[in-house]
Amino acid sequence: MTEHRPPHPRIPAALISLGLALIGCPGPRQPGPVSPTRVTHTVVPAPVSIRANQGEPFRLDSMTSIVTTNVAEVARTGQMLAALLRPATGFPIPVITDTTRPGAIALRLNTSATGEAYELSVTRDSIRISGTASGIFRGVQTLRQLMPPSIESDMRVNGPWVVPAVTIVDQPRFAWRGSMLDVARHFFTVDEVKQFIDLLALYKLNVLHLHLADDQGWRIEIKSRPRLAELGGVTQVGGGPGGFYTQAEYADIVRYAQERYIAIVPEIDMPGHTNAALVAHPELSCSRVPPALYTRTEVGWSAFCPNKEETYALIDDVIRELAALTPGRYIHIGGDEVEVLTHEDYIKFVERVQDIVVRHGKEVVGWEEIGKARLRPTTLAQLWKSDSAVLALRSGAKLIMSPAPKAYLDMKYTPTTELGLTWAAIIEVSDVYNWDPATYQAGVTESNIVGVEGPIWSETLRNITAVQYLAVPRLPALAEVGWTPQSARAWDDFRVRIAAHAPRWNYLGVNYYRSPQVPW
Ligand code: IFG
Repeated sequence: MTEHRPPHPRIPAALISLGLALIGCPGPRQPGPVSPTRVTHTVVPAPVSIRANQGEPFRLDSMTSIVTTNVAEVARTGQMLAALLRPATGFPIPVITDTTRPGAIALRLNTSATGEAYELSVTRDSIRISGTASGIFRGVQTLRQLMPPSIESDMRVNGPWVVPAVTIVDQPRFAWRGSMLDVARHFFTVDEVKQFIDLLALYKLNVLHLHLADDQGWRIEIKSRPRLAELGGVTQVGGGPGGFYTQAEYADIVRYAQERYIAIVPEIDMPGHTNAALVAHPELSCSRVPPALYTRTEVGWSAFCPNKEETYALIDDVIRELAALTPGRYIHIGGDEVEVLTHEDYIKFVERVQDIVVRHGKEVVGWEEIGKARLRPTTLAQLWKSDSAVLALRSGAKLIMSPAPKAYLDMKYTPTTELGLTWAAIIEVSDVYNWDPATYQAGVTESNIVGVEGPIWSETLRNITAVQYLAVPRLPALAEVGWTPQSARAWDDFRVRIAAHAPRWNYLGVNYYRSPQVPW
């Protein structure tokens, strides 16, 4: 931090600032409270604090380099930043570890920083991003958004490439800030999932929950149970060819997400939503009628038989292999919409599967219905319809807030939106923005909440372009709910900032909804 220096008594402060700026020092900041001039910016999510620095902005040029520490993951973030800056500017932007070069964008670990905290400081002569390794990556997204949208172009664009002279100190409100992509109702290719991960990274989200199995499709190869993907992955809603990820493809998705400090949380929905698995393994069904491939969208009618040992043998195989493929801490076991089991059988099933997940070294996430069972205090319950999440608190479990009327991004924007559903609500952008997770649910306070997540169910979405249409701009809105302090958030401010992102999405090829609520 540069020290506060009172202005010189006899020489006008402006002359001092100019002189200091000429020799490359940020001028003396006005003593006392933060400068009265609010810094107008378009960063989403809004940083905790942003202050104007005295002096000129930073201009990228052919001499600009990126200086990183010799910590491999910080150097990788430096390379990713260079790859972002080179195409549009045409500058070489070398990535080096020499700290003496002028005009440098410096990324450096701050060993006293925690979580995803970072500080970004811009003066005429340098840009400094310091923080934890993940914080530095988040700070790079802020830097990216401080630059003109045309920085996202893959082709040379005229500059000037100016970064305003500001100091930002930032960190997230909640630790879990995510989205869920339902790859079971409709299958999405590895490349489409990577495009979705790019969107999450731009808005500092850090969890991608993949809904890998449901009635219409099983989407992940399990080597000890090859029939699951081979027979369960052949179709999708509407009867299309479906598909599944080989374990190598899943590992590629995990790596791509990890480089962006995004955790993959795989979900095998059970005991309900299991028709595709039962087509592959009819012996796990309680009914004598052999399950058949299903391509419509009713819910609640399928279930693993909870009274057969072979059910838990298969689940053990699945969880063992999935845990080995997933470096993240959590495996999601679903648990939603079970209408064909008794309350007792459901509880017994959830508690037994929770033990299987823990035995394979992972912690459990489940839809809020699992709150009816005895949960480990490290288990997370995902609130979506608010009828049993509070039960989970009895076990000391914490909540992921995904209230359908606010966070279900598969809902229509308006009654005439072609894509999406309406059962929970019609959800415009301001509806996703205007709520406080800490006061949304009676009996639930900030200390019960790990964060927020915006599920995108794909009954009506057959490709990533359709997903983007429902996700943007509502997912950036949810990202701000998860990141920015409640007191620093205001819809009238957000709507102006997000309007400036449309050119960025155009350069990125991201489809979006031009909401009439936003002054594009
Ligand atoms: N509810 C179902 C999903 C999906 C959704 C569509 C949950 C937890 C409705 N379960 O949401 O499978 O069909 O909005």
